[in-house]
Amino acid sequence: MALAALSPQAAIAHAMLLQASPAVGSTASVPPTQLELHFSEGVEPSFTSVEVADSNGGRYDATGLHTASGDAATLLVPLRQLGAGTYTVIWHATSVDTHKTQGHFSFSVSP
Ligand SMILES: [Cu+2]
Repeated sequence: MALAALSPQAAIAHAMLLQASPAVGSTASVPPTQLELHFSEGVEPSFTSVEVADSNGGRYDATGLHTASGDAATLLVPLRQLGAGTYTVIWHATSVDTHKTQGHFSFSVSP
């Protein structure tokens, strides 16, 4: 994307990942049953995808991705049962202003 062509306001309007649970790079002792992604602005769940994969490429995101009640900037992703290992999260978000952002991070489970 040509950043120079965007006004500062347009840049602010993108949905950037502010915080995640499990946290980026963290190790969870209890396997989480859902992933929480907190964005800088509301996202459209119908046009947002999140993949959670183990090191073999097996998928652990379950269907039912949705935003939190009353908080369109918080995305909740149900997870299948996670075992010990490292998981990669790849997200593609479309914000309420239709701008698209993407990113990835990892977390680990070590019961
Ligand atoms: Cu934007």
